[in-house]
Amino acid sequence: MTKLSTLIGALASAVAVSAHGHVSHVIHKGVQFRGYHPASDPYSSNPPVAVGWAADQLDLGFVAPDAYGTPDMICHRSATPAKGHVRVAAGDTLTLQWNTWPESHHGPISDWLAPCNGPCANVDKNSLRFFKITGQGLIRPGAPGYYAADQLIDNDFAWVVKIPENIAPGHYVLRHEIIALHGASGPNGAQSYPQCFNLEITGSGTAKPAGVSGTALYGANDPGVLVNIYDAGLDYKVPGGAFIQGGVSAAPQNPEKATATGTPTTVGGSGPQPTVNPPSSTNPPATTLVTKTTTAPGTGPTQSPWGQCGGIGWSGPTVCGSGTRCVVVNDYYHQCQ
Ligand SMILES: [Cu+2]
Repeated sequence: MTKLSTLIGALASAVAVSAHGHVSHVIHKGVQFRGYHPASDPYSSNPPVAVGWAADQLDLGFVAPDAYGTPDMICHRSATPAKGHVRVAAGDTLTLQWNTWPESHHGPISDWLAPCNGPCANVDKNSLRFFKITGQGLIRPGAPGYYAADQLIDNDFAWVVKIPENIAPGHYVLRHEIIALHGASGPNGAQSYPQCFNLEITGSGTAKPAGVSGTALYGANDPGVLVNIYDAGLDYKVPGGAFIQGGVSAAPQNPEKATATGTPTTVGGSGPQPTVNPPSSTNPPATTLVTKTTTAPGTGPTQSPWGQCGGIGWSGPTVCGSGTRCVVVNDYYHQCQ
């Protein structure tokens, strides 16, 4: 067995650490709306309507700097619009609930909006022009320092976004992105993880900020992209320029927990408010589900500490019990720790 365990150890360390996470739900006023689940939805013949854009992201991978000028940078690889959207008021906050995020992947979190000029469900992503509403980078210096992505981990993988109060009402794509910088000291070493969501923003704002194409948000050699985060004296600059007037570097990070599951409003956008299914006695309240590190309601059995909870090809339990959480060891092995 020594040979076998040596082999497994070698495999584990040889695999590039590129398994990460995704936004499993968007939570608004206690109601959670389903994101796109990139490692499972492609296998479903009829996945639920989501508010998150679909992407070719089975490996939970990233967009590398040499692809920043391609359409893959807009909303992740080969992305297509979500069919559903969340209706929010300008000034509201949204909680973006990731399923997990690796501790080594320090970096900034930015959020952008782009108007669709009509419902976003069939929008041409190349026509979108994004303006930045939040951009949070280094929070405390160090080697490496404490970044927005570290704060997300400390908040059970949640990130709070505030929709600026001054934004004109309409349909928008929200582009949410973590850039992982653990390998960014060399060319093409940063890792961008964009994800998009469809929103309908209501209110009486009038701001229509100018934006840029998703293929021109920032450059591969920008100081916040090609950067050594293990330099304790680093004055980190979040890529992509300043956020708009009315934006903030980051909203107060007080994530919401969901108490109900909503059905996303679909194409057309003029219909009723999203349907809300309150928790029933036959289903555990969603609150307990979203505090766990893994995905969907009814995920089934719980893995014990130090057991496997995910990875490519894994079909066993993905929920960690006994106060542990699912940590990405590598693409093929996630462990309850
Ligand atoms: Cu990685």
